[in-house]
Order: sequence, then C-alpha cells, then structure tokens
Amino acid sequence: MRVMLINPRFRLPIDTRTTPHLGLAYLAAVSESRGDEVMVFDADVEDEPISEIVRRFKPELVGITANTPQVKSAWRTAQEIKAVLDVPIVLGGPHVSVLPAESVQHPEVDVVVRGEGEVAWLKLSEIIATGVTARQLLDPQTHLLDSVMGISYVTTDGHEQHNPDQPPIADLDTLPFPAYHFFKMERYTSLQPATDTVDGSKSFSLMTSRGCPYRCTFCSQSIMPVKWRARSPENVLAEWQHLVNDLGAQEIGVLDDSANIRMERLEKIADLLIEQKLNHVPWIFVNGIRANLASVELLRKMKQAGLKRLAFGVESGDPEILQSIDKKINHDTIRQAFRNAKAVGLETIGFFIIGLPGENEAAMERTIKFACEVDPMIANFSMMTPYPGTKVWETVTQQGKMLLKDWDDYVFFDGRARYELGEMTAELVERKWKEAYRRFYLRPHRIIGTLTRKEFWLNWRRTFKVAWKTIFPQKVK
Ligand code: B12
Ligand code: SF4
Repeated sequence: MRVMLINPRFRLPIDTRTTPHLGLAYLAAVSESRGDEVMVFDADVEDEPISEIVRRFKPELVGITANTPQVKSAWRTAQEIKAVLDVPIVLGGPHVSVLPAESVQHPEVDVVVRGEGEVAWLKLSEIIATGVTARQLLDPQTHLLDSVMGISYVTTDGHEQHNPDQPPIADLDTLPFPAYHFFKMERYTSLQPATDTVDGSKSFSLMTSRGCPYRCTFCSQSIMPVKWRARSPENVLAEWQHLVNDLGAQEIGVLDDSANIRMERLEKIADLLIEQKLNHVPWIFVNGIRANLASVELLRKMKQAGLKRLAFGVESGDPEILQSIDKKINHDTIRQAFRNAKAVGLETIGFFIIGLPGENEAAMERTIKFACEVDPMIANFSMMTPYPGTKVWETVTQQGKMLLKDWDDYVFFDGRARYELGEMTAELVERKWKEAYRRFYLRPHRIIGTLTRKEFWLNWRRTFKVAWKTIFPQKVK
C-alpha cells in the first residue's frame, strides 16, 4: 500500500531549527515494516505543493501530524488532498489527542488517532490495505473501526465515536528504529543552529524513554500516557550505533521529556557508549532533565560518554510560583544541578517561563535574577502559552482573559502575551519578557563570552537575526 505521512507547513516567527519529525519517523518505520511504500512530505522543507505530489504518488492512506499551532494547517492540507484524491486521512499528534472532537468534525478528516500512534496506525493500515474507501471505513454497518483503540471518528450516519484509549506501549524495545531514510536530511538544520554549525544532514534525534511521571501545570505532557517507560540501554545503544555507523551522525539530540528518572539506566547507556567508542559524537539533552536527579557522578559519566550540553527546566525564580506549578523541585536543588553540570565541563541550557498564573512583576523579576545567577550558556525565556489540556489552560479559561483566539497563534516566540489574569496584564508580561532577554544576554561577561565563541562568528548573521526578532518581534500571521 502507498502511504503518505505529512508534517504540515508551520513556521515559527523566529528562525529556529528544522529537524525531521520523530513521531512521523516512527510511523514511517512501522509502515515500512509492514511492506508499505512510504513517502514523507515535510512541508517545512518541500518546494512542491502537496496537491502535485499527491497526484503523482496517489497515496492509499494519508497521515498528518498536528501540534496546536499546526492544526489549522493540517485541516487545510487534508482539504487540499481530498480535492484531488478520495483517500482515507488520519490525523495524530499532541493537539488532536487533546481535542479529537474538534478535528473529526472537519469533513476532510476521517480518523483521529489519540496519544501514542504506532499501534493504531498499524491497525488502521491493516484495515485500509484491504482496499476499503474512506466511506466504507466510517460506515457503522461495516464495524471496521470498532476494535481499533485510541481513535475518534464520525460515522457516515453522523455519530461521533471515541473508542477507548490505547494502552501505552509497554515494551518500547519492540518498536522499529525511526526511519530517517524517508526524510530529505540535507534540507534540515542542526539541533541548535544558533550555537552549533553541524551539517543538518548529519544531525539526528532519538528518544530513550517516553512519558513523564510529573504533571507540571503548564506542560502538554499531561496528554501523553502518565506512565514513564524506558527502552533498554542495549536497544538505545543499537540505535545509536545505527545513527553513527550507518548514517554518519555528527550530533545526536536526546528528546526525552525526563531522561533521568532512573539514573542507573542512564549510567548504563553512558557506559555502553564509552565501551563501544561512540563517545566521539557529541550529544545534547535538548529538553530539560530533572535537576533533582542529576548527581555529579552521573553527569561526569555522561560527559565522558560524549554529552556536550544539557538543559534544566527551571521555569520560575519565585519559590511560591515554582511550588504552584507542581514542578516538585526547589531552587537550591536547581542551583546545585547547574553547579554540578558546570563542574564536569558541560554546557548548560535553562528554560524559564514569563507569565505563569499568579505572577506579578516581583515574581518575574525573581525569574530574571535567578536566570542571571545560575547563568546557563543558553537561557530560553518562553512567554507562557496555555495549551489545551493543561491545568494552566483550565485556570486561564475559567478565571482569566484569553487573548488568543486562533490556534495559529499558539507559538511562544512572537512577543505577544497570551492572556491576562489577576494583576498580570499583557503589557507587564511583554515588557518583562523582552527585558529578560536583554538583561540576560547583554551583561558584559556574556557579550565577551559570546564574541569569543568560534560558533558565534560562524553563525553571526543568523544569531543577530534571531536576537533582533526576539527583542523587536513583528506581529506575524
Ligand atoms: C522536539 C520537539 C520540538 C522540535 C522539533 C519538532 C519536530 N519537528 O518534531 C522543535 C524545537 C522545532 C519544536 C517546536 C515547537 N514545539 Co515542540 N516538542 C518537541 C518534543 C520535545 C519532542 C517531539 C517528539 O519527537 N516526540 C516523540 C514522538 C515519538 O512523539 P510525537 O511526535 O508526539 O508523535 C507520536 C504521537 O503524537 C502520535 N502522532 C503524531 N503525529 C501523528 C500523525 C498520525 C497520522 C498518527 C496516526 C499519529 C501521530 O504518534 C507518534 C508516535 O507515537 C515534544 C514533547 C514530546 N514529548 O513529544 C514537544 C512538543 C510537541 N512541542 C510543543 C510545542 C508547544 C512546540 C511549539 C509550538 C513551541 C513554540 N516554539 O512555540 C513549536 C512548534 C513548532 C512546529 N514546527 O510545529 C508541545 C505541543 C503542545 C501542543 N498542544 O501542541 C510539546 C508536546 C511539548 C510540551 N510538553 O508541551 N518542538
Ligand atoms: S515540564 Fe518536564 S517534568 Fe514537567 S511534566 Fe513536562 S516533561 Fe514532565
């Protein structure tokens, strides 16, 4: 069967990275292992319109991914495809997992897959490969979709159906490795193009675990299965060997939400990387690892294993706010984690949020000061964006004034406040957010540090552009 997987067009207002979509790479691998002919269309790097490619390739099944700011683009893409070909169209990804009813009401969307997608995708592929049309699929008389868990759809007689959730995949080692060979690797950037100059075609991502046992109030992770599940160190190593030896990886991004929930597992992975001499390829934790589980011994071992840079989610410098967001951590632990990382020679990233519910100017001030105190190499200040499904979303919709009405606007780099709540006005959030970047990066030692980094000079045009757009954001649509 011919299968097409799509990452719909979406551009951030600032020039960040473009990397292959790992979720689609997993689904592509599942389809390939079924013997399907797979095509990945990543609108971020394609030149041709989707309708042309669909006419040529004639897919028999289409899957489209959608996070919140992408979902309108996903619906538009589905419409464009249906206009040239009557093919079953399936949507998946974080946004549609939280609000499936919204997407199934779009006539061009046949099925929504909620949560982890591999099992449902395989089941749907098996059914559709028998040659059924989208209409037959949704006909309640056929009962074709009755046993597929984790999907939502509207039957041909207009009944909205949400099948029971798919249980989380218990053994992640059973999954095939993400199929990067379906992506135009030469068209992507490195993981952190503002700081590193790695050829995008040599830059890969992997995940050693899925899920997160924490439930921070602002994080969309609450939509994924609660249970944290890890791949075995041996399985991770096998993928790492494949990326380095077969695909020539020159950097690897580890995308786990909380990679260090079991520290001994990470230590084992690090041991294997050293043993197998894979530690010459630098790797980065692009998402925060838990600061309370970052012992100096573990960090030292990972540094030996090739870890170059790691991130900690700090979120707020205000103790009360930190407690209110259920991060389940305190500032001394975070301070110690940064000290440990720097002591063993790791580069650090700190993630901070401006505009969490309950904040006032003093709380935001504490966040800026704390960022300057722990002084990571990269400080990332997000303007709080309440994503559907999160507790912050509930708070804002119930007690605040949501300023965003359009899913397209749910990015957090465009300098506009998303909501007002209590004494937190849009003016305050926008002013402190800009101030955070200015005050963090325009300190004398940071300027000198930046100017003496080789990568800065290799990337100076891009870095200036990103800095300019951050401090003087333009309204984009
Ligand atoms: C890496 C990453 C990025 C990278 C790369 C994105 C990419 N091309 O993949 C970058 C830095 C560019 C990025 C940017 C943004 N991101 Co991001 N990102 C992630 C992160 C950490 C990992 C994504 C990943 O690879 N997951 C692993 C794979 C296996 O999971 P998956 O992609 O969800 O796919 C699975 C299922 O969702 C499902 N599925 C997905 N698509 C489809 C399609 C079909 C047909 C089917 C059947 C199933 C299916 O099956 C897949 C396999 O199980 C996630 C957090 C997370 N844990 O997922 C956040 C996350 C996806 N990002 C998020 C956000 C908010 C953003 C931004 C909007 C932030 C911003 N700057 O404003 C932008 C949007 C950019 C864009 N182009 O869309 C949110 C999304 C929330 C939401 N409601 O949409 C997440 C969940 C983080 C969070 N915890 O809040 N992101
Ligand atoms: S912010 Fe990090 S620790 Fe908190 S729920 Fe999200 S992934 Fe887990």
